[in-house]
Amino acid sequence: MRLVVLTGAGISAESGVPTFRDAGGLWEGHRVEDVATPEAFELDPATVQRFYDARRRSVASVAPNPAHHALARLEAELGDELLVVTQNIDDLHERAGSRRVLHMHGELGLARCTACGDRSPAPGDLLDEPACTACGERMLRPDVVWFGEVPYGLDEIDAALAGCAHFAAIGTSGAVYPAAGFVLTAAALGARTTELNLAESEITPFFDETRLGPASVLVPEWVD
Ligand code: BJW
Repeated sequence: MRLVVLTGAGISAESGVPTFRDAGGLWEGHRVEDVATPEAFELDPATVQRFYDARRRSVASVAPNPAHHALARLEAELGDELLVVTQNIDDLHERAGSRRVLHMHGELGLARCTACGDRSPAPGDLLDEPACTACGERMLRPDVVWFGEVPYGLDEIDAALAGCAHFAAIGTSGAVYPAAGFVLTAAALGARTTELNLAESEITPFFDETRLGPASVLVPEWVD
């Protein structure tokens, strides 16, 4: 594997998807812990479902930006020598044309059954109480990874990091693990590391190189 690219909320910011921790970010009115934990869902599933239903509708109305398109061009060139690992639950990488995308924190477009775990396309709003097609259970949850849950694809990510020559992180604050630790894993195993971010992050000191600026400008410059 030549290149592993980790993306965070910053890559979708210029598409109009709010980030989590920047000023004006998603969690200003809502603390992340209020809506992104299994405990919050258990206590008040309707609020959590409403929150994700609103985000699903809002993401459907925005478009990929030049940063997503640049990564899709890179995949066209590198094929399976590139893996994009995204923490984002939007589908903007796919809508830009990327196919090798691993959604480690899940996807807004999928629902998961709270009884049998079956994953299926989210049938519009989860608050409308659709039933699980596999077992009939009426309580579906967004197929996203909350604090305290194990992210998706960690074995595949570990294998990719172990074999990659270059690791890059785009638009992530480095505040959430295990993703924040990928740079250290990759570096320890010999990869060159690059960070592209609007501002310095919690993990900036760990990268060989950091370029600061908006992703829509930096990523096409870096790729082309
Ligand atoms: C731009 C830009 C522009 C803006 N251009 N850039 C200590 C050590 C290790 C772990 C822990 C620990 N203490 C607690 C933990 C566990 C916990 C954790 O990390 N907590 C932290 C608060 C410390 N982690 C977990 O619980 C994870 N699971 C886990 O650890 O399982 C155990 C396990 C692991 C491994 C093996 C076996 C067992 C799960 C974490 C789940 C995170 N879930 C969320 C919600 C997902 C659903 C949803 O979207 O609602 O994921 S929280 C939220 O944060 C979301 C994001 O993916 C994630 C990261 O945020 P991101 O993308 O970095 O966004 P921001 O807003 O923080 O930053 C934006 C960045 O963009 C900034 O840097 C800007 O500068 C930049 N930017 N505009 C370029 N135009």
